[in-house]
Amino acid sequence: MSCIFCKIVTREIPATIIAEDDYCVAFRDLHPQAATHVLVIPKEHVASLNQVTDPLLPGRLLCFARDVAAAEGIAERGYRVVLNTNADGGQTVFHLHAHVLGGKAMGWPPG
Ligand code: DGP
Repeated sequence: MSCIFCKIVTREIPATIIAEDDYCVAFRDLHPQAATHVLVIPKEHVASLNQVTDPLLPGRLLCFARDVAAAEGIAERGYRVVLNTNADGGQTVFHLHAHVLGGKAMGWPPG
């Protein structure tokens, strides 16, 4: 498997992992776009939201992202959870991941 995020799950490549449970792993983004920028991924390889078949999976991912935001101390002020999907969505790594962004006020709409 050549997927870099799968290799982070198996510790074949290093990452700053901050949380893990039976289904998800959370680690700091290599190129942070905010004071807090964490990626939350399922351990199981799923290329994007378009390939999800088990509706429990995005629920677990989202709740894990919420718990990460709380642990990072950004839940009260607010944060953003983003799932970039395919080319127009800006997805560059094809292993489903939720960006958890916080620590600054963000604009809307996104670029
Ligand atoms: P996206 O554009 O939504 O596919 O976001 C992919 C993110 O993954 C991007 O913000 C940079 C991050 N990233 C890519 N490769 C690595 C890596 O090897 N380690 C870590 N920690 N983050 C990575």
